[in-house]
Amino acid sequence: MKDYKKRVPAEYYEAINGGGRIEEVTYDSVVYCQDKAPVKKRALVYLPAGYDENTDNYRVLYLMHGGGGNEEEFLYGQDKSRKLIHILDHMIASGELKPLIVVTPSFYYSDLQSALHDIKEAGVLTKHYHNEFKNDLMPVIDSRYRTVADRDHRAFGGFSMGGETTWEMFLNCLDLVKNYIPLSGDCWIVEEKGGATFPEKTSALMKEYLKEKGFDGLSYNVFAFTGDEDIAYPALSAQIKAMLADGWNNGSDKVLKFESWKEGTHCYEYIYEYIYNIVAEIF
Ligand code: FER
Repeated sequence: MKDYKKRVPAEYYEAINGGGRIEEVTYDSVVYCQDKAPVKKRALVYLPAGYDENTDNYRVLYLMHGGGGNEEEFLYGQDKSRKLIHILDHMIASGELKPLIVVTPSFYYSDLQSALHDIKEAGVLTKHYHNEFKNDLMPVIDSRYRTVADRDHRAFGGFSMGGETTWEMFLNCLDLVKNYIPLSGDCWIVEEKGGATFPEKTSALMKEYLKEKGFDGLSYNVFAFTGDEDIAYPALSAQIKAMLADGWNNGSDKVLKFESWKEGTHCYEYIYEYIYNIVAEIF
C-alpha cells in the first residue's frame, strides 16, 4: 500500500534548465458574496516545459492559497523562492508527473482588504468562490490554453482557507471537477472550523447538499492531507473520521484518502511535500 510519505528530493527545490514558465491571466468577475459589483481578477498559470513545442492538451490543477495570501503565493512561495515551480519542473523532467497546467487564483478582492485580516470574512469569500471558478476563471483557462476540458482532467486543491475553498468547490462543482486536494483545512458548511465542532453534522450536511444538487451519483477523488502538529489537524481529522464512518470512501468510484504527516505544521514547507505525494496519483 502507498504511504504518501515520500520526501521531496533536496535537488527538486533548485531550478532546472528548461523548466516551465509562468504567465498571468486577468479576467472579469463580480463580487458574488455581496452586490455583484464588477471586478478584475488575476491568476498565475504554470505552463510545463514543452507546452509551446507540441500540440497536446493538458490536465489542469487549480491551487488556492490560505488566509491573508494572494494568487502568487503558491507558485512563487512566500519567500519568492519558487519552490513549487521547481518541484513541478523536476517531477515532469524525470517522468514522475505527466506535464500539466497549474493555475493559482485568489478568493480575495483587491477592494475588500478587511477580509485579509478577518478569518470570518475570508470564510464568506471561500464559500462563494465556486461561482467565480465556474463562471469566470475556468472558461478563460479552457479558452486560452490547450486543456482537456472535462471533469476527469481537472483538479482543485488548496491550503488552509484554500482547503475550505476546496471543500466548497467539491460541494458545488463536482459536475465540473472530479479531483480534490484539501490540505490543512476543514469544511465550514456548518460553521467556522465546523469539522471540529460538528463533524457528523458536517458530513451529513455535505451528503444532503450533493443530493440536492443531483451530484450524489458522481465519482470523485479527494486526498485530504495535514500534519499532526498543524492547527487544522483537530478539525480536518475529526471531519474525515466522520466522513469515513459515513461511507464517503466507497471503493474505486468514490475515493477519500486522509494522511497526517508526523510533526507537520501549518506551513507551505509541508504543503509542497503533500502535493509532491498526491499530484501524480490523483489524476
Ligand atoms: C482550519 C484551521 C485554521 C482551517 C483554517 C484555518 C479551513 C485558518 C487559519 C488562518 O488562516 O489563520 O481548520 O480550516
